Amino acid sequence: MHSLYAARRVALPVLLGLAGCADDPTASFDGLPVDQAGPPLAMTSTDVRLNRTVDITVSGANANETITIGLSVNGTGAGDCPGYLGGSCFGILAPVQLLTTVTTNGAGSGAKSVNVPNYPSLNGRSVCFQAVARRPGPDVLATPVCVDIGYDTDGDGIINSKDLCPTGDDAFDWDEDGLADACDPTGAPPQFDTYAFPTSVTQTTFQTRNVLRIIPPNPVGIVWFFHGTGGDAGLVESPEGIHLLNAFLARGYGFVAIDSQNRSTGVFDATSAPASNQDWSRVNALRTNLINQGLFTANTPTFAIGFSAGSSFVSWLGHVAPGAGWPLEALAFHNHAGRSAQYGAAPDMPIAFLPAENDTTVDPATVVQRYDEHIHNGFTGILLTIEEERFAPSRLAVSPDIDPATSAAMRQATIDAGYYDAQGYRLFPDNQIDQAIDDIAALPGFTPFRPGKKGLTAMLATHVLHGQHAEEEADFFDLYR
Ligand SMILES: [Ca+2]
Ligand SMILES: [Ca+2]
Ligand SMILES: [Ca+2]
Repeated sequence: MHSLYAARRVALPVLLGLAGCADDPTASFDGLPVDQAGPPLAMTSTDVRLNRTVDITVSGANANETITIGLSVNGTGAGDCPGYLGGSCFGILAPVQLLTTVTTNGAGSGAKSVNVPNYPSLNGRSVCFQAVARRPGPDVLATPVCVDIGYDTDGDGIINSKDLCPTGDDAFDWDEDGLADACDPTGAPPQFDTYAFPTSVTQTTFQTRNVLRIIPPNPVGIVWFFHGTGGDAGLVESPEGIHLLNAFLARGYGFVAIDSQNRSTGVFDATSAPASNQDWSRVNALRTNLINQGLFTANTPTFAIGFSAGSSFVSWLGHVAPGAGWPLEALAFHNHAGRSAQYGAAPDMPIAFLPAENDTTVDPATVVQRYDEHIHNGFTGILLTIEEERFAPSRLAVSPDIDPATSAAMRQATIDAGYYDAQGYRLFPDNQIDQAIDDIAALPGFTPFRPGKKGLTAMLATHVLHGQHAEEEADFFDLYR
């Protein structure tokens, strides 16, 4: 890296004189046609940030060409026409000094970030640059570029004199009102805290299957959770599941989650009649067992939430359980249309349908269609679409394994890799969401990747249990207890 400080002591003519030596590789271009057919040589420069960098780009050069960047602190105008320019003249005023050189790629473009020392006397001044392409015959010079010199205290690339928010990165402007988050008390991104799993949970087994439950004294209702294909009762321990659970616990509900009978597929049986359905037998017996323990009564209002294939069983349950004495009041289908092979259409009871807008496993349009049919048939329901969220800096901190600073660093890794912009909008198309989740999880800076991937998946509204509508879901159940 060349430094501006060093450059001020090295006169450009010295460099250009050296470049004209016999062993200069550019000498071999002598006699070749001059390439002037492409776009004109051009350059850009950021402002010069003292004690940081200045970033230069060049374009319109030949492939793999070394471009010299000259500088002047005396502005632009009709400059010197030294002999080494082969008849060309500078457009910046003498003395012209060397900043750096930039080597172009195969497309004739190049970029360089040049370290700039702390040079207080340059603060507030300006400087002009001009790119020079050494060519046989007259050298080719780009139009000069003049920029300002100053300090960039917050390191966001904007010098203090132009920085709208000198105490924070101006690229981070969550509400997009032009004022960076650090200077915008009303426009900061939402803050996410860990969704902590209640310590009062009881983990037990019933007829060899795992059960997780919390049942407060005199519960206002009992919510049964049924996992999807390949899942288990631990579904409720994911951050999103905890978020959902806590909404019910805060209102005085208890919950029960149990593993499915089939542990190889992890699918609850929604295809068999009650007499031969082992999931139903166990779940019904568990309920009786819990009533006999005095944890709730036979009249405690009961609800059921299914995720994905678990919703098929919840739908099945809605057809069967009321006839077996369950006061089953309302259901919720997450990421599923809520039909069972045994009974088909959803039962005649209040149902919350929760499609996720980017779900490629269960088409959200199908879920909406089932909701419409439910309403059309005269039944009660609510549609709570899970919507994609912007990537807030602390979004992944909902996991107990990720603190807010780590979440912000993981988010930055997705920005640096081009998956998200600083406002938290994704930069990949809809049809690449599932692939992008895998790719992001593999980024070196996206660590710890496993809980990070879960949070990312929830944020992108794909096929995963979501707590996004936890309060509305609890509000809905409250109507029927
Ligand atoms: Ca700044
Ligand atoms: Ca700033
Ligand atoms: Ca703002």
